[in-house]
Amino acid sequence: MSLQGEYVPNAMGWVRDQVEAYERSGGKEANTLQDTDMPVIIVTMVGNKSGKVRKIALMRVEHDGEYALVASLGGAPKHPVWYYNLKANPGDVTIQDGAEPFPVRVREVDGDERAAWWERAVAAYPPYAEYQERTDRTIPVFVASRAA
Ligand code: F42
Repeated sequence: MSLQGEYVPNAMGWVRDQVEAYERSGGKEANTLQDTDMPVIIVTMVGNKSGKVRKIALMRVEHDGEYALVASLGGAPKHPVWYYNLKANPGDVTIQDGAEPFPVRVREVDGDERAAWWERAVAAYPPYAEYQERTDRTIPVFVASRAA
């Protein structure tokens, strides 16, 4: 399953390369964060301004078939712009975690639900805790559930 529309590669070359190597290999290559054994997923979405198809890599945080999508951007002061794509088009998203992408619906979580997912995220990728220390913004967490 893939989203229709013109794909515009990510402005960050290393992300574009990871996305394309992951997809080309059906998830057999480029499936961990560079120089680590920590798994990543590929998230495809629709640009909230351009309507174009955008793709990013994120750390894999999975629990009972759902995924957390953590808008950390290394603890930068501002959200990554993909945050606004997911807010605008929560139903136009696919996740690839292995050979084939599948449709998901995403929702931003808060309160206890966010706390539970944040714990899972930090367990999967400990640097998330440092990133939150680095910034006053509360790092947004989306939960992606498989769409019907
Ligand atoms: N980023 C994270 O935030 N969290 C992670 O866990 C994470 C893990 C990760 C693992 C591997 C890897 O290779 C990268 C990883 N990244 C992670 C980086 C992630 O893949 C993104 O590159 C990063 O979060 C930055 O995302 P971004 O959407 O801010 O990218 C910018 C640089 C970008 O692509 N800008 C485009 C541009 O042309 O400048 C525009 C992209 C876009 O979506 N435009 C929208 C549109 O309508 O088309 C408009 C957006 C708007 O509202 O302005």
